[in-house]
Amino acid sequence: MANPLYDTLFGQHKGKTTPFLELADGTIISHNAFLELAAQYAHVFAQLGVRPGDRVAVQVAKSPQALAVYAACVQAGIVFLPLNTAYTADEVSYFVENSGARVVLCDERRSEALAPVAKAAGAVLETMNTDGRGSFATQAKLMSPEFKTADRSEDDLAAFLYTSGTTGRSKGAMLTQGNLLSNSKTLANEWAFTSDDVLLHALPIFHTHGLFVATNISLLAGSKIFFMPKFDLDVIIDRMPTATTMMGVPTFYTRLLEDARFTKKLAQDMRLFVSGSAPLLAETHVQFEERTGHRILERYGMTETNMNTSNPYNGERRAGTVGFPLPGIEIKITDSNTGATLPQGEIGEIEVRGPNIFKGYWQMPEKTAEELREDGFFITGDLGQIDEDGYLHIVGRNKDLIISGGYNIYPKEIELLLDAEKGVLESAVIGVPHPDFGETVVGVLVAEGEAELDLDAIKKNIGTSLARFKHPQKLIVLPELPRNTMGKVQKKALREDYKDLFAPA
Ligand code: MLC
Ligand code: AMP
Repeated sequence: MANPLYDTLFGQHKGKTTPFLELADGTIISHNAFLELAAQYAHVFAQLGVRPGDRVAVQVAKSPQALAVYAACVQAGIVFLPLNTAYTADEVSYFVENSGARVVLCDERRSEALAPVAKAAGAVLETMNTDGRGSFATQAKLMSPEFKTADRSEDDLAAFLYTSGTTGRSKGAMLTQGNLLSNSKTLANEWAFTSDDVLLHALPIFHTHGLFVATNISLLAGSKIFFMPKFDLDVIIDRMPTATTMMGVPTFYTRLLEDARFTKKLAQDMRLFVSGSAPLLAETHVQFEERTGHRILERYGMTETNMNTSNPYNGERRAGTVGFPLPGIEIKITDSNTGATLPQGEIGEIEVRGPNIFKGYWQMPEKTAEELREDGFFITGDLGQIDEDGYLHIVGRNKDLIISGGYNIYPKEIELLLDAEKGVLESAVIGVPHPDFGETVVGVLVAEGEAELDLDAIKKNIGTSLARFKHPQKLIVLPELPRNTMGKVQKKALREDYKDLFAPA
């Protein structure tokens, strides 16, 4: 028996003292030391009664220990459920209850806020800090560094990643071992990762990009990761001459371009810059090449699907496109109403099929059926067009979604909170262009009758239950919302009206 994901990504490094993670203070954690830590964590989970197939919700700061919790879950056959550290207790509460998590693992500073959440859901609360303190880490120190890997198959679940929906309720995307494994093998091969690579890792590890794409590929190829707690321009600039690759959201690249220290010379030993999670402006692609001689490789993915398409490693990386379907993955462009495949060149819904596609939304068969066709095609909600050379262009979204600095924000979730505020008749939340984050959140409100809206109070109230990155950067009051003849709010008109709100002066 075996555990394909563990054996392939982690187990292959057993006993090896090769460097896996390098930290800013010079600490190097070898592959084997990392595996031993993960094994100790797996023991703690077992002692807590967590069994293969159970879920563990993890809201901890990015650290080698946090990554080892992921490895521990894979080894013990536990479903790993990472959560954005910016989520409030209200937000976490939904994920814990919905997933039926057995354990909630958080930073000690969060334990007071999350203890009632765990209790209400019947979960055990454990703590783990980046400095090595906390109940979980303390128990782990007493454990054996050897753990008998749980038997799993490629069809077994490895992780739940929650992704919000247009109704405002988040859905747990069930990802199998096979989903993750097939994608990491494909990407490591397509992007030519080897054990000579050093990856600048500044992405969070609670999302697909930083967790699966960046980490899994590096593990598979045996590459070293320069592991940063978060995006820090100074550290990236300092470390770039010692690295070979970087993965980031477009904000990483626009911030680099704004810094005069980022020169051709600084990037001369890099072999690959990957961008994704949000649209990279063609202009950024061009400026980047002019500055460094490198063409950013843009790819397209989703929580539910891992990576779907990529510009070529060898071959033309075309600005403003997300490249070709990855090997083994099919893409088609369909009519949003009928589902019929459209002729090449027409704009329609992007659908995708392959071994990367998730198993469905946890305990939401209707939602799953709406988006995942019986023949295996997943309806992405993105609008695209395939050009005459086969490159996919993402031209818009068929879903009401804002992507700010690579984080997805669903307007409905914020509208529900705004609508519940005193004096608010209705609201529309839109994304408008932002020079740093690509898009940012703006709330448009209509008051009830003659009510005077206290915008500061409203901002404060909704802020207590919403992660900060979702907070509207501006609230605007209008006498009424623009609607079409069917009565539907015209967000497009609002986006047009406020498109220059954050334009650089
Ligand atoms: C931080 N803030 C944001 C924000 N990130 N606001 C809007 N959008 C964001 N993305 C706010 C904070 O709440 C805080 O507000 C202020 O900005 C400063 O916080 P910070 O932590 O210092 O910000 P910074 O480090 O500069 O973070 C920006 C960032 C980060 C772009 C580096 O957001 C980031 O790493 N994004 C990557 C997201 C990602 O990994 N996405 C992949 C999803 S997977 P205040 O008010 O407190 O000052 C996926 C699939 C795929 O989409 O295809 O990959
Ligand atoms: P998430 O739900 O966080 O996984 O976000 C997935 C969404 O991010 C996709 O459906 C796209 O809308 C968007 N996305 C990811 N990569 C790109 C890209 N390269 N260009 C444009 N949009 C992207």
